[in-house]
Amino acid sequence: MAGGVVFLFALAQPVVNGGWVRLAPPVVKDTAAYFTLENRGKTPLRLVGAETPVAQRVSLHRDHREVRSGQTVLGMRPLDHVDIPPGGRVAFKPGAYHLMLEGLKRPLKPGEKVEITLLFQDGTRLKVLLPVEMR
Ligand SMILES: [Cu+2]
Repeated sequence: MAGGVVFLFALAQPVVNGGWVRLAPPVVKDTAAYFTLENRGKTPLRLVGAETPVAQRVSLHRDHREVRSGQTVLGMRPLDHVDIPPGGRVAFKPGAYHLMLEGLKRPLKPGEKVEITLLFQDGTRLKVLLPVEMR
């Protein structure tokens, strides 16, 4: 391909597929984003955070469930990072990993595309546009 820009130094090759942001009721200030994150590179990839113009903060979370005195308790825990091995993929989906968009600055509309930038430890930034969906 002539005229293209070739980044020979780019080792990390993250790819996002099938992403969406959960539509939240207008009074709710937090929502979650889901997608599949694939590492097409030859080196391990470490997701360390994300940012979006529509929320104050974005955290990495993992859903978990535990049984306390016979009752199943659902919750989520913050994570410092999520690792994706070379050639591997990690599903961010309900019941597993998600991005928590905390402190929405305005209500999101169904069908609108939300810009989210994924931040990796090696300095790679990946900007994605994810549709807001009611699921
Ligand atoms: Cu969460």
